[in-house]
Amino acid sequence: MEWLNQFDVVDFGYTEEPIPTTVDYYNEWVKNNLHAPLEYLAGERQDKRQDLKNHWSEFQSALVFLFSYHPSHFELQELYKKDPQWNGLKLASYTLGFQGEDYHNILRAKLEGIGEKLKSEHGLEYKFTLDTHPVLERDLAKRAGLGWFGKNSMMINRHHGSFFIIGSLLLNKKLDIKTKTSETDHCGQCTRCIDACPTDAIDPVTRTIIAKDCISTFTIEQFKIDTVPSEKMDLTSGTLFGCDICQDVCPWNKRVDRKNDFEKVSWNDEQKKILDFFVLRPVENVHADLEKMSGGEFERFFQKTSFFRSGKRGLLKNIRLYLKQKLNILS
Ligand code: B12
Ligand code: SF4
Ligand code: SF4
Repeated sequence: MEWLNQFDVVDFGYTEEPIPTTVDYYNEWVKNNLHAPLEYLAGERQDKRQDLKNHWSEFQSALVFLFSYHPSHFELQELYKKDPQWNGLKLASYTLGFQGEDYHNILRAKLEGIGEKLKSEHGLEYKFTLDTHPVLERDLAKRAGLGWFGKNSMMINRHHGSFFIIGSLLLNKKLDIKTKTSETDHCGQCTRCIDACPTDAIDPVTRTIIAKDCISTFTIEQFKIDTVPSEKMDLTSGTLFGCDICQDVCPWNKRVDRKNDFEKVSWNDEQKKILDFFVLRPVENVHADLEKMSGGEFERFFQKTSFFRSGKRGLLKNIRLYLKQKLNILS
């Protein structure tokens, strides 16, 4: 399937197994309330995640794709290191990947492009799954032989590290594709991600995330609250939107940096717009401009980007906590 290159896929795998191998870990995690406040991981959507056939009864097989944003992550780290204008704020690097656009839109189009090609060649039906669908995607990628679960709970691929998005096509036919052998755990004795997490959000025993303590939960998902729900929440590392810390320190990502065989990114206008707005001017100006933006202005400015989902209120909540904790201003 050489033609997959045109869809920016860095690796893919195939599986016919509908049931997640680690479904018990997931159920235990929810039972222990480690998913709170992410209620969409419990209840009816938890039931759907137990078996791909609960989500789509026609399921026969799945193709799982990795879409890397490592090049943007690398370039962003260089900016933090070298640009004298950098104001100390950090963004999850996926927001700069995919040409600065929301990956849900960009990758949906790619998955549908692949799906349509398969449909015409094999006369099959497909359903794409990408982040928001009730599917344990890391486990699906594991079943397709694409990597192992790191102690930071990321799916890690031996060649591409963990800075990638997983997108899949569920198919109603089996394909004549060789399955990869299951990848073994290559974390060994390393505990760098656990040690680096500023909020102790990684449970070292179960190797899962305590969702309420994770900066990513607070800065991306909790966009409708104004209070700080976890006493451990700490934004002093500058994490304004999402968090990459437990991946930044991972030797498997550093290895990809060192190998440096990926195509270099030069920022396009959308990416420059994000960087200029958030990270290349005084933080107080970012706050002031966000505050005075009308709903319509916010929409026009951020519509294509990942920041649109959390909205003005969510971003302001994050930046206020940062200013309060880091600079001790704004009460
Ligand atoms: C809810 C969610 C979150 C929550 C909770 C995260 C979590 N770890 O559960 C929050 C908001 C915190 C979050 C944050 C992020 N997320 Co998120 N998130 C999801 C979502 C929607 C569901 C994940 C889920 O079901 N969690 C429940 C837990 C229990 O399942 P799990 O993490 O998959 O863990 C499995 C294994 O680790 C295994 N397991 C658990 N314990 C143990 C122990 C042992 C010993 C073993 C062997 C196995 C094992 O069982 C679990 C069930 O299969 C998925 C998309 C999807 N539909 O799957 C994206 C997804 C996991 N997120 C993704 C990303 C990119 C992120 C962030 C990097 C974004 C950012 N920069 O801020 C961070 C990373 C935080 C982190 N270290 O996990 C990617 C991950 C890609 C990858 N390489 O793994 C996904 C797959 C989206 C996508 N389509 O690419 N996310
Ligand atoms: S994403 Fe950040 S807060 Fe969440 S577990 Fe990783 S290092 Fe900790
Ligand atoms: S930092 Fe170390 S322990 Fe954590 S995921 Fe990477 S290799 Fe595994």
